[in-house]
Amino acid sequence: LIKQAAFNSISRHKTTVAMVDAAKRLAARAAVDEYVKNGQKVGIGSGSTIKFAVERIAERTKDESLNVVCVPTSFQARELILSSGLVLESLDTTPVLDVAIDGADEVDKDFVLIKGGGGCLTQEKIVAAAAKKFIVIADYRKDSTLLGEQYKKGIPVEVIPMARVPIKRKIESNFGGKAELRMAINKAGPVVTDNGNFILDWKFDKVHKWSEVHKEIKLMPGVVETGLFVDMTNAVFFGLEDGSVKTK
Ligand code: ABF
Repeated sequence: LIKQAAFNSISRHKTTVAMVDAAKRLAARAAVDEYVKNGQKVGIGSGSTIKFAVERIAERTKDESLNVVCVPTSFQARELILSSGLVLESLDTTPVLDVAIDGADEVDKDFVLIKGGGGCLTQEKIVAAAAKKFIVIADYRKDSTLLGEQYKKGIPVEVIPMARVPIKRKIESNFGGKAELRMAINKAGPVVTDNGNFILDWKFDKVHKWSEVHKEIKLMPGVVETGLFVDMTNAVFFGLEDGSVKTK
């Protein structure tokens, strides 16, 4: 009986992972097909959903001779671009992008995003800001009315390592909640970003005016960037459980 229960739970888990992956793939492919055009300069986000977008860009490069150059938002994105045989550029050579595509941890009804669950928020925001259009791709679990409904790990804030304690204290005393230093999975030390910084995950305890909160946190000395993306997004593609795609 115990073995059967364990088997059932593993197979339920596998089904969920497969469904979520299918939803990510749907959203990614729909976004690439609508927004990526020949000759464009394209920002490539980080995370697991973007893999499917890069897969589709690579497929179209082969099948339709699509010709684009890609600018990454992280080491992971850089490796993905290279391993998919796409052309890698940087903001040094390509400072204006036609479109940037990226995942998100949560999207609220006003298109405010939480990003940075994967730790790449700063480069993601730089690339998104360099793009004429910023398109988000996500599975159905990321769609929410108010931030915090779906994503429980808080808002990531990238900080200069020596400033982490004062910033933690200021965030907690100004806005409430808890700002926790993100630790590596083995707990041996803090997560270090691609930029050599630390991340505080701010678990807020109420809904705020996100644009104001973002500005205030950003002004704290030592804050590099917040994972709040406000007024940056042009469209969001959600892959749904029923195999359709919802756009916001
Ligand atoms: C990045 O990937 C992040 O900003 C966000 O944390 C994450 C989304 O992850 P996934 O695509 O794996 O769900 O874009």
